[in-house]
Amino acid sequence: MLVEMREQADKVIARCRYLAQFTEEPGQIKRTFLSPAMRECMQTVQGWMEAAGIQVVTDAAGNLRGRYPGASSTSLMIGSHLDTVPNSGAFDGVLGVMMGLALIEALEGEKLPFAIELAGFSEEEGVRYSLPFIGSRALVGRLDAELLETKDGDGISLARALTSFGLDPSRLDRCVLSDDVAAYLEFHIEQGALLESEDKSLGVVQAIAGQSRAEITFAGRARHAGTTPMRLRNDAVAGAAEWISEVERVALTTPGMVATVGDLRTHPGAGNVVAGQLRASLDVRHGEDAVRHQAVDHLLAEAASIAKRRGLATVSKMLMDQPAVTMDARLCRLAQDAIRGIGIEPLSMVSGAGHDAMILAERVPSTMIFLRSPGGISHHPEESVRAEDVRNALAAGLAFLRNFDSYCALPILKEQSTPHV
Ligand code: HGY
Ligand code: MN
Ligand code: MN
Repeated sequence: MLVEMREQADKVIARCRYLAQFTEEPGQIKRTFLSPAMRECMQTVQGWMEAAGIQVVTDAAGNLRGRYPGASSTSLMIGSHLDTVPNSGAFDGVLGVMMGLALIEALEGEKLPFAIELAGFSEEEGVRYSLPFIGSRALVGRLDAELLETKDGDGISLARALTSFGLDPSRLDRCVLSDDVAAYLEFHIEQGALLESEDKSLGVVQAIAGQSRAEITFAGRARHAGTTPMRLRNDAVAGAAEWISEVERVALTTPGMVATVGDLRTHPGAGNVVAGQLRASLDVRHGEDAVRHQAVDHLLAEAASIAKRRGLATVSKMLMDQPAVTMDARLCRLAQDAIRGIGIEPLSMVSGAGHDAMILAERVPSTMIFLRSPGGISHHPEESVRAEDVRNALAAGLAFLRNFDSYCALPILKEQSTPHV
């Protein structure tokens, strides 16, 4: 069995690295929502899934949805996302899908008392529409008409992007999870250094921090950089720079908070022109929603007040307010017991990164198993995973599957799987 897991683990890693070739930008991994690279990636994953006896469809939100039949209609969903940030590593998201596939392959056709649904989500990172979790939102019925009108950087609405990809937005309601899905399990690299610093292979996520995303536009006057005296400028970049320092100060002085301005776009964007406009992203995260909301309100007010003092205008747009989410305690215990069953003590963790599990948790009991991230590196080409940790995660995953039927036969889990209204 150990040898088998070694082979399976090596295959999981090789597959993640293989999928890295599907990119929109040569020389880096970048795979955004509904891009040609995404289609190629999905076709490859679909081929592997079908070879493992999984029936696969692409749903109306572009998610790859596979079903490995069981003896009953009750199912366990395993999944993660197939899209990436720009200049990504090979494991963020993809690893979770490959783990689910490897677990199904390890069953070698055996029928479990329940089915396994394997999901490769089309969008989690929020790169194309500045709006994360598009794929998993569809499964909880949160991809509504308003979101469908959101435009990408080229002015293409989400609805049009779906149609151009060959999907039918009017069928989005069919993406919603059926009541037969009893639970959701996601494997993911930790993307931080906690497991490594504690010398642990695996962790079980108890909660995921909430996040706010916004876009703030500073508007001034574009002028000649050589002829416009400093005192006569309304420089959008200078105003934004002052505000960004405040973003950093707030996060540094609020325990447990992280805040990031990761994307700046200037207009007209030339070295010899005082910028007339700057669009800035804002990402604020904290375990307590009230603390996060207070910080965001302050930062938006501060942007307006800095702008006013400098003769600029600001427009703020809230893009997302995703509450912090706790994972299902009983399902977390099942994951912990499975890990302990293979002789490893898991770490209990809170995830600072967002994951599809925080969306799925609205509708089904959900849990996550984290694998150690070497050097804590993620959202970077040097992101990696140790084969030993993948082996452990696969062995724990099989133990989880073995215990899941008796677990979900308990009436309380059935109650919890009733959809929220
Ligand atoms: O941004 C995040 O937290 C995640 O990597 N999607
Ligand atoms: Mn990510
Ligand atoms: Mn991810």
